[in-house]
Formats: sequence, structure tokens, C-alpha cells
Amino acid sequence: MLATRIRRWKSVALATTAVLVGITAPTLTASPAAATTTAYDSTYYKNAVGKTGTSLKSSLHTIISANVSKISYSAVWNALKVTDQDPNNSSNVILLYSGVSRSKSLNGGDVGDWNREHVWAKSHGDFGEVTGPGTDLHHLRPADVTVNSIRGNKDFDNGGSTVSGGGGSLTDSDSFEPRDADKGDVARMILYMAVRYDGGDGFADLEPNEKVNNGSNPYIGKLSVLKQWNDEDPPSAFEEKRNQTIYDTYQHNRNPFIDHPEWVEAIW
Ligand SMILES: [Ca+2]
Ligand SMILES: [Ca+2]
Repeated sequence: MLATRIRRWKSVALATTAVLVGITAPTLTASPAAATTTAYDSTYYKNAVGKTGTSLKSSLHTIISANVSKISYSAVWNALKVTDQDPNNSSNVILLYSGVSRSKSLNGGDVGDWNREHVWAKSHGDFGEVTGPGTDLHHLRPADVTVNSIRGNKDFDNGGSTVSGGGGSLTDSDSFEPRDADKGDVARMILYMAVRYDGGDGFADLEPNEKVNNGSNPYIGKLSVLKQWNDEDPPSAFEEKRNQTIYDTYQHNRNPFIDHPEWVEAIW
């Protein structure tokens, strides 16, 4: 908390100084995610509230792994039609990375369809489409077939050239940068997976790291960039509603970083 306050004070001081001397204020990075309170703090999160570091991560792992309902990969299609429904058109879903609103009925594998994007790429931990991490709705999103293919299993990082039809997303040979509105979503999905999957359930221990080109290792980078994206793109109403729907209707667990984005900094 103290570090947070100091960083904020520095930002204000820099901006104020810039105004006083009549120069353009330097571009400042987003403030760290502010502490939040939720209706679940005294119930769902009661064993996690007040903790930090590995203690917080361990508590959250226990909380979000308990009494979870898992769905099959084929059931993911219909679930995504509910969790990712366009708030302005109930016949459509909103696609990750591109932001496009597309008919729910265009699910499939052809160009122009949408399919099931694993934000934690399947190959990073080799969990495929098996019930478990391969079907966990907290990191599955509808995405345009072509854009999904361009993302492939790349790690996340800033930079690259424009992805055609990608809504402003960028890519280069070893990384993918989602459009701004999806940056925080991606960060919180990746970090949910790292907490949820700790190697004790027959699947790999998923973790973020500072690399790109992680390939088939159970890691995804870059952690420092994901932390920055979490701050730059706070949870939206769409993301919060999605979390609630997964909790109420499908898996009965929550993504703690949507409820408490400041817990990213508290753990990493
Ligand atoms: Ca967002
Ligand atoms: Ca883990």
C-alpha cells in the first residue's frame, strides 16, 4: 500500500512540475490498480482478504479450486454464447482481440466464423481440449478464426505490426499484443490460470514469466507487461458480468483478479 501511495504521489508531482515550468507533461504509466471491496469479501474471499504474496496466492488457489463444476469442450460453444453475448444484440457475441460483434450461429472453423480461443494457449502446458484447463471458461473467449490463428500460441508482449481484422491488435514473430480494450482482460485471464492450476490435479503448474518463445513449457510471458495491462485496462462491466455468469451458472468459481485487480500487484 505504501508503495502504491508513493507511486501515485510521484505521478502527481511530475505532472505538477511540468505545468509549473510550462512544458508538456511526460507520458505517465497508469496508476496501479486501486484497492476494491466486493460483496464476496466476507464470504467467498474471507480466507484471502488481508493476505499478500504466496500466502494470498495459495489461499486463492484453494478458494477458486473448491467445488468447481467443469464442462466439456463441446459444451463450451453454448456457454460462450451466454458469457460473451453482445449487450446490445442478444443474437451476437463479442469477439476477443477484434471487438467485433458476430452472430452466435457463426461458430465454427471456417474463415468468417468464430471459434474457441484459449487465452492460455493449449500448447503451453499441453492440456489440449481435455476437461479442466482446456475447457475453463475463465480463459476461453470467442475469437475470429483468422485472428485466433494469427495469435496461435504466441506469448503476450507489446509491439509488432497490425493484425488484419484484429481491431488494433499487433503481432510479431514471437508475441501478440491485444487491442487496448482487451489488454486487462487477457492479463487477468492468464493470472487466473496461474493461480488455478498448480500441478496438483494431473495438469501442469501454469505460471507467468518474463519470456517470449515459451513454446510448450507451462509458462506464458511477459509478466511485467501483463501487470502493466492490468493497470491500464481495469475490469469493465462486460468482464464483471462474464465473471458473475461463470460463477452463477457454469463453474461456480470466480476470477479473483476481476474482483480485486490490486491482488495482481499483491502477488507478483
Ligand atoms: Ca477490458
Ligand atoms: Ca500455478
